[in-house]
Amino acid sequence: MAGEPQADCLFCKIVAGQIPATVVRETETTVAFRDINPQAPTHVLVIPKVHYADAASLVEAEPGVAADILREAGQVALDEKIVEHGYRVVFNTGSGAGQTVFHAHAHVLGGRGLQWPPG
Ligand code: IU
Repeated sequence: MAGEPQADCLFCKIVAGQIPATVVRETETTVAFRDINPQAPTHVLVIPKVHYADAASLVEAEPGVAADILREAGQVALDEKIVEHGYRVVFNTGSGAGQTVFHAHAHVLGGRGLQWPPG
């Protein structure tokens, strides 16, 4: 059923506590944890506890939870003190854009200069 945990989803396993992650924030609807392969001094992923393959599917089905992700991304930036110098919130969507885990997630990146356009 839409939104239900998927047995083969790594991020559902992190939500369930079955795979370790360095969790920095948690709410009723979201978990934020450090990326295992950080691309910047701060690289935190914010994920919904419900399972949707990408951000577009999430916002279509549960717009309130999608808003929670964005609010938490902002809170991570405050906690990590990366607001002043700027930070980026990225939803890779589709394998052609670099999405490798098909459970919606926001990357929060900061703590160094960030180039535009991204690679
Ligand atoms: P992507 O946008 O789907 O490529 O992002 C997936 C991210 O999940 C990627 O940056 C991985 O390093 C990260 N990650 C993680 O932090 N912990 C894990 O157990 C796994 C992937 I699998």
